[in-house]
Amino acid sequence: MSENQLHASPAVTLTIAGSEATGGAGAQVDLKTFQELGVYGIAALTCIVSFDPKDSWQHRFVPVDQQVIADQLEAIQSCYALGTVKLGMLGTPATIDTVAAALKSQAWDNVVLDPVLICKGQEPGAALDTDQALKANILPLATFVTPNHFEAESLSGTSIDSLEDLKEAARIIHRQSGAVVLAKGGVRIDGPDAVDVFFDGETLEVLTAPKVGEVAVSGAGCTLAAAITAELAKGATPLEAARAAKQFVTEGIRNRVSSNAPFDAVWQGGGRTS
Ligand code: PXL
Repeated sequence: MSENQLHASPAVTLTIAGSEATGGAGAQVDLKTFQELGVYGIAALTCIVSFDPKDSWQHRFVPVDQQVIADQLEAIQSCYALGTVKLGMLGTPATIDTVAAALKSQAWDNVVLDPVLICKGQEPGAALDTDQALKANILPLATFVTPNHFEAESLSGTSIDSLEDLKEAARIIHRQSGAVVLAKGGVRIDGPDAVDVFFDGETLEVLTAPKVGEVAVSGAGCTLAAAITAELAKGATPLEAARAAKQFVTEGIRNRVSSNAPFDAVWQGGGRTS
């Protein structure tokens, strides 16, 4: 620490994610969450998503050139000794290979994978390839994985209609990956609460919060995974990180931002007391 520095340095925390231009998902959400939780956020962009208001707000998806992704990661990894990374939308098998190579070039304390499998507007064929590449090349590198309802069904190969199903899916995904799992039921499991299942191989804990409406909010998954990442970077245990993140995203949903798009966005500052 230099002499005139009054504060301890924040943990430098990387997200490798896509841009979603309206700020409701992706790297923008990750950086806002990191800042709110007191870690120094940096981002490598994998793709640019622009909703199309002329076509039911479908996603227009453009991958970033592979060399440009590799260049960003080279700059970042040369600049900082990183311990914690979050992976958001990667989007193509080629990007998955580029990112996997960069991840394997160093040791990590925490690799948090939000397994964003498909994005509306991507070709289903391309999405299937991406799903398979993610499972084969990225999931084995993850220390913590946060599938939503759909992703948990896809990763576990089960169908999830109840809390018991979600618990079983979390166990299966842990067995497959060795990672700590937070399987998110969100608004998709019937009942008054938004339930998520934490499983680390020993402890199974159901995290609940009263549902805020019955409609999913944009960016809730990104915010939750980013908050877990920030808490882990600050030294929390996985269970502490999951509990804190659930509270953080619940406050963000309660204080959400509405727009002309058909879905509200999480406000990452929703838990501020002043
Ligand atoms: O919420 C998943 C997600 C992640 N990353 C980007 C996105 C989306 C959904 O829109 O656009 C860049």
